[in-house]
Amino acid sequence: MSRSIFVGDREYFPGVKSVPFEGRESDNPLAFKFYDSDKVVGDKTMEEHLRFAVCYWHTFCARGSDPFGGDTQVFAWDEPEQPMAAARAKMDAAFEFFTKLGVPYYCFHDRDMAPEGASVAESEQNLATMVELAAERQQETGMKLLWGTANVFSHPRYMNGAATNPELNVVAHAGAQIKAALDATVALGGENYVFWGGREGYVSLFNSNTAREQEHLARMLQMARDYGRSIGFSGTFLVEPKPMEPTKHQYDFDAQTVIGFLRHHGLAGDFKVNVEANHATLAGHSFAHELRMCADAGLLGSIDANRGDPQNGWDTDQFPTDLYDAVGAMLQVLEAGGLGSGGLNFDARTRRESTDMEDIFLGHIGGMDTFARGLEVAHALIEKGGLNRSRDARYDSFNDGQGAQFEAGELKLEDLRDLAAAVGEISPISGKQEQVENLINQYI
Ligand code: XLS
Ligand code: NI
Ligand code: NI
Repeated sequence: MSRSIFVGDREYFPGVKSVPFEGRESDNPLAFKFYDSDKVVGDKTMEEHLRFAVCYWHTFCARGSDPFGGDTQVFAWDEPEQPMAAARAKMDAAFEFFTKLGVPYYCFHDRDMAPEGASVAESEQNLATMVELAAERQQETGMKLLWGTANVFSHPRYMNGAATNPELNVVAHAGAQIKAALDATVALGGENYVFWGGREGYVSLFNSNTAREQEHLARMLQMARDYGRSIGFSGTFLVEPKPMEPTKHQYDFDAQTVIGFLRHHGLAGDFKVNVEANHATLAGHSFAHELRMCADAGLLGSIDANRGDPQNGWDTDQFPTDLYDAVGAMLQVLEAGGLGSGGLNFDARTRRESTDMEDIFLGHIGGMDTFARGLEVAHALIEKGGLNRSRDARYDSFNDGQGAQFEAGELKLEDLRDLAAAVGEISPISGKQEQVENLINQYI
């Protein structure tokens, strides 16, 4: 892959030239300790397994603000006063960052990349102009687009939802944005297109027709699928579950809710699920649980890699640093046969108190190292540790005889009764949970 040091006229991160792999003994904070892109793990390189992406929104558009205070982070690309000039500067900074970090992919919302105009047509034009520049930058740097999406939740018009808004005119605005974002994704060779529900949920049951709203959501996804396919989008559509925030209850609550919804509406052939770690924990699940539910359904699409804070009940979108969690996640990914057209997108931002430019690199380096180690440990657990073999052995009684007949639907309830009567009381077989937990720590 060809890499350029920086693009455009100005260097935004002069303190970092590139991020080398230096290994575990290195004391250079701006080097990878575990992520060695060309290192082969099993049948693929780390780069091919992990398919890392940087997100445009947190990394270049969030400036440290929280509900209690304004921006703390000052970025040179925000200096131009004219919005399109600032968008160009931001794009130069973004491609400089991507290439110096050494990730193959990035992700964006329409409004991250191009400012909203005074009319639908002007917004479309702004985005098309920035997409042309992004296409050039991709050409120069070898960067690829993992996914595009539309921000149909920030503008005040979407306060009551986008596709699920009770007013047709707002639904129409959402449709216009999704159409333009699909055009942009196709123009940039995007491998996936994401729908995160934003305000698609309800705040009060007393004023919401939830049945109608959910039908409208399905209708929008069907229209987007049909339009995307008509303009040559051959990638995967993804829905990203989240249980709450910004609405009280979001329709795409968790993976199993989304899987049921996609199947019910005939969308499962074109759509898969984008699992975000922090959304999993907000739903009361673990990250690995959500990945497993998708893998079981054949609908594991992609990952938003981040984490929440165990003491804070909201979507803190921190960089993932928990190795145990990364091992649990990579076990699911490896068992599912990999991420396919998906990837590991860092939907994460540096903390409000992290105000040095290099902190953005440090966050990503930590996340990449965490998943690189998670990959190696998970691979070793499966190959050498026999983790899945001991799990599968628990189900041996279903491999032949009446167990196989049970799975094939060839037994009746009366047959189970007769079997129980014939075998008499049984002595339960140990689940060996402590043994497998010890095995995981042994490989970490
Ligand atoms: C917000 C979501 C968002 C999506 C893209 O909670 O995670 O960042 O990934 O719209
Ligand atoms: Ni996300
Ligand atoms: Ni999130």
